[in-house]
Amino acid sequence: KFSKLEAEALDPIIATMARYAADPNPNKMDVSIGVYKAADGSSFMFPSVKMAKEIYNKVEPGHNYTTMSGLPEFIPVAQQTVFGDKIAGEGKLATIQTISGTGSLHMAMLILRSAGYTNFAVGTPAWSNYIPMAQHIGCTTSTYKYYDEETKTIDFESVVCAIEEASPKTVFILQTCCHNPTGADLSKNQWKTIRDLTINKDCMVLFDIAYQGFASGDKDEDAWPIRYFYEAGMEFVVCQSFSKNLGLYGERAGALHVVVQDKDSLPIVHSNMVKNFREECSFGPAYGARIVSTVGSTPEIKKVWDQDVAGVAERMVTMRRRILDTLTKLETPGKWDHVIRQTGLFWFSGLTKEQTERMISEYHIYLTQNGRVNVAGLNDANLDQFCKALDAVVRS
Ligand code: PLP
Ligand code: TYF
Repeated sequence: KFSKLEAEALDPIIATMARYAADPNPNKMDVSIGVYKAADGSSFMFPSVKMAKEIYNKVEPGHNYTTMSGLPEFIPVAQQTVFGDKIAGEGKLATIQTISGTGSLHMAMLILRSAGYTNFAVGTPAWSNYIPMAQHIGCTTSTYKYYDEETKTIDFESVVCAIEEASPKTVFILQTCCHNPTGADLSKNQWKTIRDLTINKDCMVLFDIAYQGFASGDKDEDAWPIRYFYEAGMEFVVCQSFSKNLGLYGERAGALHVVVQDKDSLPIVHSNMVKNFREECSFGPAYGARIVSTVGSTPEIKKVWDQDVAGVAERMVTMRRRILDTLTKLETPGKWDHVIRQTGLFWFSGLTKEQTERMISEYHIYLTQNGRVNVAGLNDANLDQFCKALDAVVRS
């Protein structure tokens, strides 16, 4: 009965990780999947999360169901994190808890499809799951060039052209900060242009915010584009993840926010979001949401979280600077300053597919197939090894 099914390929990033796991070389290095690692290479528990867990362990919360829009005390914390206290208090946000950022994207696509928005425009290169996820629910997709390999910057002309020429009811999936995989973020002026172009157009903006705080070190600053669109009285959606900025990868804590300007419509939109979640997941999961809500609603822990995130951003800036300094010292052929121009965890190195394959097979350094390097995987102990390998593959 099941023998008609055909095998499906692994996600390319997961395939790279599997190769890494199978490599017996003791000096192998993982700079593939987007997970933050501490300066000593160990996996990192945010001090704020540790504090929240201590509270959690003292106050027995029980194991009852939450609600179908999630853990009630999680919702305002999720809203305040993205929108700030003022906007969160204005009553224009329909929010549900979701199965992290991916679950949020899925719920966003469902509610947008219900509202008639069935084409998803994705700038390339992009996070590998957007297109399959939209197609999975029967929506169409279109692509446009986001990043220019030559200049190693955003091809903003192409972004503008895609918006101007978009068919009605197109959804633009835009990453708010720390673009995955390119590390190239839109400037404030570019966001202004995008707002001007979309404000009176029959299209929709979906903000994907999976790394809030990792670009500037300040969560409020990184959420600026979202608040800026809100100020113009626009309706749009935000997909929020706490996987990265609280290090809660496995807990699957996230939220979907829909900005609804008409107060009468808001409960209707919310009821649709809850229905969608109910039919697929029923009740929201409790554990990660409890940690998030404890961090966000306990002032002294919230301050620690601010410092945690600032520390991550600072370490990424330092490592990027050191990569550039080391390559400069090695006189590695080519221009490498994009490493310090890009933000967040990812450096889109520009190594070709063949060079990337050599990094893996000859030097046991596992970057993703598109040449993306997780900067957080580099540290004092392996930075030189990484740069020397890169230098060698570029030279020959
Ligand atoms: N969006 C982007 C740009 C990502 O890089 C990721 C993955 O890390 C996600 C969304 C989804 O993340 P998660 O489902 O782990 O919260
Ligand atoms: O791009 C990354 O590394 C993260 C984690 O199918 C990830 O976004 C990787 C692959 C995938 C889902 C998430």
